[in-house]
Amino acid sequence: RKLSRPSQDVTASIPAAGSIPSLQTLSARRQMYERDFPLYKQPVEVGCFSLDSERRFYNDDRQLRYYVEPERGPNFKLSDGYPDRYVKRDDGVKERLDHILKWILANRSKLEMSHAAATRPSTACDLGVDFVTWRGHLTKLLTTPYETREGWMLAVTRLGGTLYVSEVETEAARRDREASSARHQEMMYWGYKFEQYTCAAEPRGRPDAGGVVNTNEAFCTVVRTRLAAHSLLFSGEVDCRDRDPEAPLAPACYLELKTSAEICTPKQRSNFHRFKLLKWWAQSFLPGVPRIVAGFRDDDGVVVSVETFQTSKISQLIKNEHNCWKPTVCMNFCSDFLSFVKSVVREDNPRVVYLFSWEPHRDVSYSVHRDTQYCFLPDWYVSRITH
Ligand code: 0WD
Ligand code: CA
Repeated sequence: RKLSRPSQDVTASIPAAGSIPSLQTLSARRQMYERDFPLYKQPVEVGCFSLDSERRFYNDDRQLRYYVEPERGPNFKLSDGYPDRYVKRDDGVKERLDHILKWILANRSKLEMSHAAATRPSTACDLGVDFVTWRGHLTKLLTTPYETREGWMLAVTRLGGTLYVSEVETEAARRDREASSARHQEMMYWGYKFEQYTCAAEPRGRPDAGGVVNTNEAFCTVVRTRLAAHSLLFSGEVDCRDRDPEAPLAPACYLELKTSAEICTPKQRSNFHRFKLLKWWAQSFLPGVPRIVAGFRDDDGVVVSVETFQTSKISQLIKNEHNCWKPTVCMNFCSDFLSFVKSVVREDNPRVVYLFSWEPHRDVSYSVHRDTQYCFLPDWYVSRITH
């Protein structure tokens, strides 16, 4: 059924050097995944880290910000400060899983302890998780059955029994990024400016709309959870938390901030439900972030309204849309993809990468690469984790 021989053109499109043709593929057709919702355990925060204005790693929450609810009829001009008060992260620098790996090394004893008690005796580099990845990579998997425009490539390496999953930028994505228009660049800034208007550095502080927007800065949560047969450890960037010290424990106190074009027509509303809410839901559902605050803006980047969405209510909200997305399809596809990865990635070797590729209207396929540019586990990690 789901596992089938690959079609010829998919296999042929994979880079040749040192690769072995794939033997199996996985379907991404939605109809295959319409079954009961799989087990998805409540995500538990096991730690966090911060990246400063120069992208330096800290094993703490120094970059965590606090949400300040906008006043009625806020006056947010999202283009303010562009481009003079903007420091943009260099997205040509590929960081792969490096920050997560630094976090793992710094918190290894804590991690090993948390699972050792409950499971089989552990060996030296046994983290007690099946998968390590970024939340953003899992979001892409969740939305795959509904994606019609952008494909993806995920590199997977097995080390000490754990499968590390790191995205590889596709040629199309690189072209889009490098050809990104001035208008698009400015619109990307709008999202970060909205964060600046709504977040304070201290629980009782005020937002500083006059400051510099620096996208090197980040606060990331690290969560542990389980999807069906797969234990997961992943990290995701979190915009801010509830400023009330009595708010529930992380991740329940976290908020995701978004900007989106204001909705003026039924067609725009339908598109918002069908496409944007799918991405928003998938991204926040994964780490258990319960609320999404959306700033709706006009074409000039002026915020016209602010609305809060409960992540758990989004799937209800969209049920009236014809042919709409279903959370169960997203989660079942992700679960089956992870099973597929487990069955394919057998060799435990940091120098071997299994590259999984998907393009819209195709099946997922893979190729194997030994000692190539796809290798992504750095020596500083491999040597410390295996000793
Ligand atoms: O190298 C890569 N392929 C990626 C690196 C892809 C995605 C993210 N990243 C980096 C980010 O810079 C950040 O440090 O990983 C960390 C975040 O990972 P994530 O939470 O797993 O990523 P995702 O859920 O896709 O994005 C969360 C937020 C975004 O919020 P919005 O509201 O736009 O979804 O991380 C930020 C952004 O604020 N973000 C980025 N910031 C700078 N450069 C980028 C990027 N390329 N991608 C996402
Ligand atoms: Ca955001």
